[in-house]
Amino acid sequence: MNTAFFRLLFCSLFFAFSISLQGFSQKIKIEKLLIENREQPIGIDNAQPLFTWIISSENRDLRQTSYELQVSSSEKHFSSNIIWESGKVNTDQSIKVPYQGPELSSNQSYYYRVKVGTNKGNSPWSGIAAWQMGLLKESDWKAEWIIPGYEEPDGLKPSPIFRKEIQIEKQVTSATAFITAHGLYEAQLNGQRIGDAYFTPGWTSYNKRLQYQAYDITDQLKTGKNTIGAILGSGWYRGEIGWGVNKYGNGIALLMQIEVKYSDGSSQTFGTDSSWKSGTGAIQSSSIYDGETIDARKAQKGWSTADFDDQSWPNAKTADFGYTNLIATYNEPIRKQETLPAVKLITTPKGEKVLDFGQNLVGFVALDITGEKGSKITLQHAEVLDKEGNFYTTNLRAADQENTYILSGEGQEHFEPHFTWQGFRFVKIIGMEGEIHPENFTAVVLNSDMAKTGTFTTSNDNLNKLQHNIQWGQKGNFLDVPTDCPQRDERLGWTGDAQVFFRTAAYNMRVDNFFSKWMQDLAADQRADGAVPHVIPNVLGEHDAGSAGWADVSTIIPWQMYLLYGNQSILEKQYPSMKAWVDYIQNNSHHQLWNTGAHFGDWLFYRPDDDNDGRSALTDKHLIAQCFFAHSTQLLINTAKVLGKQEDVQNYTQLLEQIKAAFLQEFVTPNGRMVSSSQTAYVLALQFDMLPEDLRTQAAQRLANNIKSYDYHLTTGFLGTPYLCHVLSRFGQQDLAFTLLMQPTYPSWLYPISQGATTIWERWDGQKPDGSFQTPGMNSFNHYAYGAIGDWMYRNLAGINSSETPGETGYKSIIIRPHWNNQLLSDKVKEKVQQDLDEVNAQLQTYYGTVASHWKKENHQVTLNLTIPANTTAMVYLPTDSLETITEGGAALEKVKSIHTITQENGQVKLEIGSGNYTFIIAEKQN
Ligand code: RAM
Repeated sequence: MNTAFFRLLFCSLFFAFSISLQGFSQKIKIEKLLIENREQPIGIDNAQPLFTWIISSENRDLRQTSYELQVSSSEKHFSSNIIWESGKVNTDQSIKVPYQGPELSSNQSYYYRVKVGTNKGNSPWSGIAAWQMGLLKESDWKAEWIIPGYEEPDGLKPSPIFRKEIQIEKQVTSATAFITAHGLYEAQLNGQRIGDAYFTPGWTSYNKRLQYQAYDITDQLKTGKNTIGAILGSGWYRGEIGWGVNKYGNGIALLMQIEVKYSDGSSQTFGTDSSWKSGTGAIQSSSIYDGETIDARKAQKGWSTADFDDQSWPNAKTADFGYTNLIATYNEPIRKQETLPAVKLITTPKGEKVLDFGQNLVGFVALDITGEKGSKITLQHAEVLDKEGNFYTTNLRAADQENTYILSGEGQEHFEPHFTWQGFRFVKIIGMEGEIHPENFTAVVLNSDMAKTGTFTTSNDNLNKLQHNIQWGQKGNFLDVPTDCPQRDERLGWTGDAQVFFRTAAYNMRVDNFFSKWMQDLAADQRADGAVPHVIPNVLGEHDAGSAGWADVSTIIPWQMYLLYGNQSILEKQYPSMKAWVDYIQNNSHHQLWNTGAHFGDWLFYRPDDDNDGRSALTDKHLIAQCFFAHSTQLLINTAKVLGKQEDVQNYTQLLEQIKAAFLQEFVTPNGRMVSSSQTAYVLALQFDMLPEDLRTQAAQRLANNIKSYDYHLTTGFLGTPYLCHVLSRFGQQDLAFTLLMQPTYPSWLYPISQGATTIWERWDGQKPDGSFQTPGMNSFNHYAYGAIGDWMYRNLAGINSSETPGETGYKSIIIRPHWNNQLLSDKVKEKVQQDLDEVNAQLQTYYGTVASHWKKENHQVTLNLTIPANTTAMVYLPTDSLETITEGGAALEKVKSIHTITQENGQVKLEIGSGNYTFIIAEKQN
């Protein structure tokens, strides 16, 4: 055989191989199915649940052209039990597609699958996914509310336990437990915990909205005798919260209903009633702020097993609390996320024994121990050590944050609290005799179990630490509601904090359901006159409402949810609340000038101690209020446009003009100077377009000069901080924004890092360079608000943005706008920073799939790797004017088919591209 033959053979083999490779790699699949933004949820009460599917394909430039959905009542016999088929729907919509079939039934499971047509061919049917409906009608509730049958003591109360034995005679095909409580519950079945959620039923505006949870207990039930029951804790319902107790009522109660379906087609319901028994056990007291005491000597061993003798337990009493406020659980439950070992054991100068977990975290410490009966171990929790290295708890104010365990003396014992959590890095151990073994103490991290959607890393260690601190601040404060802090006697759903951090939060985790739920509590707690409370759920007074920048959460978050998640239903749901808030402001304004009410202002702005020449960055509170009046009105107009409410669009557009005119008249001199010359004043005026076009450039210049006058430092508080760098970037001061970010000295984002911070602090100088603390009355070391810079980092350094055009939001159209020209650090800062940024790598899981942007500067060129998910397109802005030096995958741009347009404008190259993975190389121009 000659070489020509071999060459031919080799070529044809290679060709065949590459065809089959291509055939394989070009497959179009449905990678993930979500319903109500969750995978296979149970206990849904939306009559028209929303379907989302993620398409995967290695094809570039893939767009969905049609879909087909099928819903069946059977998984096994899917095709013969179809209850609804969408038919072929010609559309590119692949997220939040509503179910439109016949009415769905309570407690019924449904199964569905999807296939799509695309411009590159069709996908096969997806796998089958399931969901289960909740109890949809009041009359579905057969169980009765029960309360303890014994007299509860005054003061500290042991946790009630309720139990009941039930008999299962037939073969079970499915069993679901629906459970809720006044207070917190932990349910058990046959000696095992039901589910792995913590602090259920979660925190809502209980009197109007009380969630129940649904659990699949099919595998836990057995034929014969079964024991079900639950332990209760006071929790938010009647425990101390928001500086008082019994905010919702002084009794706690349980409601539990088990629905069992048998293989013969019959079904049976078991529910709480007066035949249930009630008693108490090991949990002697529990409080969110103060902690829990567990006396293992008093444990009712085996209380949820059939062998337990409950003769001496009184029957529970029933209570008539009704079912009208019951709702299904929409957000992800709190779950254990990870565990951390103690990194060292310290003996402080005062002689205290303290464990350091190396990370300020939220959860609790689990203890494994053997010891004598009656030995009492107390664990106290603190975020920081003081200047001398002693355990510091003054900043916790009245919260004890301590768990006490009393040993039964029966061999190896394991302790962890049930109805409380602590915010801590350090744990002081009291009462432990003999040597302390750090390995017996494990920190357990708890938070709402949302998908982690974002990662952000760079070549700069300090920025990576900042991102780490932002994410840990989010973990620690996203426990069913977004709280200000997780440790002191507060832990409330402060609205201002939530709105400033929202966008950053949405990069790091999928907070769609978490905030949808919370926004409905906001609407429930909004006053009749439209005022929005300072905290949600509102456990403060009726008068604690209506502060600018706090109450505006009511317009800001729904709109941002629409931008980031394509969530239009939240706009529909929240519209009356949004409108009521804007109307409230208008009703409290004079000639459209909002100059009434009490406001927090630019909370915790820069204030030097010895302020003789007026360096404090004070901003007039009504100037701020007027800016938010305009902003909320603008967002209401945007929303009215999306929802097609033309009359509102017209009316509020007129109102907005008047608001801005009133602003100019009251707060801006004819030459464009503002009555407050702070950074926050200029930032808000520019961010919310309060100034006419011709005054904007000079306002941005004043802002820049102000920053320079503080030697390249920020001076903003809660309200100015989130927009500061965005405004600088928008007005061509990208490098100044970057300088602020890299600034290592106070006030700055990186200063706390130089002090060893592992979370975001409430104050820019929570701990001073000499180790002393800010005033203990308000000095949390885990407060996410200033972490709002995360949004700027993802959007401007990595450059990942969604289009804000209606119809293209939620990353349907992506905007990639990275920045790597950061060489203009002021010399002073440069000396301290000593490091430019060479690499940024970020990823975001969207409802369409992964968006990724990774750039690296090396050898006079920048490599930019992008991932754009199927069924989306992207506009890419490259910060370079040298179009001719750019290649993609080694080819000139115009040769790349999936690059649809190439334009050059304002010193940038702009590319419109289809889905797929790209590698751009941008070489520096040789001068
Ligand atoms: C503090 C809270 C919160 C802030 C309010 C005004 O007590 O911690 O961060 O929003 O005050």
